[in-house]
Order: sequence, then C-alpha cells, then structure tokens
Amino acid sequence: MVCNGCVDTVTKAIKGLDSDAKVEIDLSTKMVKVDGKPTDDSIKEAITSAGHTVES
Ligand SMILES: [Cu+2]
Repeated sequence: MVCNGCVDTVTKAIKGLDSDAKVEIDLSTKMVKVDGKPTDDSIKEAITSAGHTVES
C-alpha cells in the first residue's frame, strides 16, 4: 500500500463488507484501522482479495 489509490481500493474492499464501517488508513505506517462489524479475518480476506498483502 503506497498511495492514495491503494487506500481507496482497501477502503472500498472493507466498505464492501460493511458500508457503515469507519476505515482509517495511515499511509506512512501502513496501519489500517477499522471500526465496524467485520471481523479481523474477514477484513484481511477483503484486503487480500483486493490485491494487497496483510502483515499483522
Ligand atoms: Cu497505490
């Protein structure tokens, strides 16, 4: 995840799980914070299927 395009892709992937979820992404630290119903596992899966990798 290196640019705002990636942030957008990942945000949309997570919003696809829960349109009410609050998604905060910090590009400098590459931290993704999600406030909403989706579980960590489903969030990771959504990010991965959007073409990004997840480190935890
Ligand atoms: Cu990008």
